[in-house]
Amino acid sequence: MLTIHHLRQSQSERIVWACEELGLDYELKLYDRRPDNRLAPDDYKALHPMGIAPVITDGDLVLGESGAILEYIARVHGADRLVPPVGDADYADHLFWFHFANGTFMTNMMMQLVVMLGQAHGPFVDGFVNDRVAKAWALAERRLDEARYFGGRGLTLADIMMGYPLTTARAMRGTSIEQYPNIRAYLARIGERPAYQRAMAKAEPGFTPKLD
Ligand SMILES: N[C@@H](CCC(=O)N[C@@H](CS)C(=O)NCC(=O)O)C(=O)O
Repeated sequence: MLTIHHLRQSQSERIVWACEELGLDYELKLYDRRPDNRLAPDDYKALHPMGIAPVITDGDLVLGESGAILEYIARVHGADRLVPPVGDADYADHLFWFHFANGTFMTNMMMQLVVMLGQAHGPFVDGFVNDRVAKAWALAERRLDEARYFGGRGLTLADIMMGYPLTTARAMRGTSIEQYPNIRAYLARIGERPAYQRAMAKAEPGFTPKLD
């Protein structure tokens, strides 16, 4: 049974909307935000290692991240409805807006909120952001313990998306990966790929890729 775990007033409302558009049967579980800090309650945090909404469960599957969930539901349960096919005149626009919503629009709105709230509640906001980033690193480390690549058995576009935060974006912050052996081994493998070497030589001449 597909179950949507909806944190009230959060991005998980998208999943409920998509299921309604698709006419799917689903179970809806509602969770109230904590009254003290407006974050997700402990039983929501326990659903997924990131502890953020949305989360769905479907049999043994526990899936987070709005975009991943929407695509999963549309393709697995929705017979590809709500997704223009490759070759459709709207395909590229669909891709742009689908990824822009969270990749850029929400990210920048979130940064704006963090700056606003940071002025009034500095330590709380620092803790909130640092906790999310630490959980993301831990999740990546755990993923590379169970699979050779982020997408599974072979390199996919998921690895190409994850590559930048793990390498060049990290170089700008000087974040150490000393405590993440799986990420270190993974980046060593990525660094041996001729295509990655060619890409970095062409894209970043004179820059040593941040692989350790
Ligand atoms: N990019 C993530 C963002 C998830 C996210 O930030 N969710 C917020 C609600 S809109 C949340 O769970 N906040 C409560 C908390 O951090 O405890 C997604 O789309 O799934």
